[in-house]
Amino acid sequence: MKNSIKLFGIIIFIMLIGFTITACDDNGNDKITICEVCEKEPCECNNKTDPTVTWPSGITAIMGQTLSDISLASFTNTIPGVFSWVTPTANVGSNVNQLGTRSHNMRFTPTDTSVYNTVTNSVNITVRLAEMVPIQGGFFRMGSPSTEIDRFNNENYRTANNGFVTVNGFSMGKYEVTQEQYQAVTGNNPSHHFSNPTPGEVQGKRPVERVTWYDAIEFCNKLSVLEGLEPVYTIIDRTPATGYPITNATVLPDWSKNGYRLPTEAEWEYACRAGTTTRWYFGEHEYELINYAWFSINSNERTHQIGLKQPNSLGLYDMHGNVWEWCWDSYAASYNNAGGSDNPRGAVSGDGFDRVIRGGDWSHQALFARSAYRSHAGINYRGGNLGIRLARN
Ligand SMILES: [Ca+2]
Repeated sequence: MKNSIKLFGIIIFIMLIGFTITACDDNGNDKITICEVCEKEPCECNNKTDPTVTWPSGITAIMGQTLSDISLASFTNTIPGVFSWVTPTANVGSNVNQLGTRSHNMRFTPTDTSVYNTVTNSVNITVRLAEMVPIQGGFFRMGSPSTEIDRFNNENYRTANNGFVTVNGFSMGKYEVTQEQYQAVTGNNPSHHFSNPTPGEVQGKRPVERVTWYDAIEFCNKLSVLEGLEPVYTIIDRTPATGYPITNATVLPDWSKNGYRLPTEAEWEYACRAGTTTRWYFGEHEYELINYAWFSINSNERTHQIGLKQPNSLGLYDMHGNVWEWCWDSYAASYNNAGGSDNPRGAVSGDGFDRVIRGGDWSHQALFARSAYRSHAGINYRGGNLGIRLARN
């Protein structure tokens, strides 16, 4: 009898060793690890480790996008799994205060959830106002050949370097600056076309206009500050001291800064041409321009929502038509007087001289929207057909 009790006790002992009980304490932590004898699945809280995760960095978003618009597919981790936003429906950057770098919670879900825990962490997203298109540096012939139809003499090639001009890499606004973007940065919308959009178009996405060159310059600086970039311009003696339009100032550029600026005339034409030598970036035929631009023939005498026409091969929209675009350069009637052949930045002149404007607009005919066409406007001029396109180093 005693022996059978002893044997029973030994059997129970062996069973206890063989079948340890998995359980969790009140905090969800392991009490007992997985049974080494039976090797059965652990319970949910049991025996998992946090995976080592390299969290994504360098994530950018455009104001108005949602988190779910930002693809995380390109980010991988040593331990297989997927990244996702913790709050995928929350807006990123729905107002100006959200420009710049902000943090959001991200989740990493390991593929093997029986071994690894799902973990969260906060990561940085840089929210930008506008989409910018990287433009590779290179050289091109600036201006038009003497054989081009409807050309003007101020488009004559430079005498130096057979007319070729070097442009360093930079980035260019994918679209003209819109009214809602300008308002978000300055609190002001000076546009003439401020209401009655064409049915189906979004009023806030029409280009801003009626901005002086100085207004455009200050807009660039304000945006740089909001996004945590270095302002390119030092603006002295702003007149008036506050409010718009700005009618006078001394503007000193620092081309080494990483903030927003106006494109130079050379950058503008280089980006517009995108390697083409034809009258427009799509070719020579005027009848095709209606597919690429809003101009006198199809605009119905108004601006239109940006991005509705076909872009050039770099993905830049409305380079032809819609609104003229301010360039940095002081205007000179000959390229020979416009800053050399290496990253030219316009004629050397004091403040107050006309600035170059490019691309044509809703009110002018096709020939004024040609890639090489050069116009200029008084530095204080404000027109319902003249707006802004951003550039950055
Ligand atoms: Ca334009």
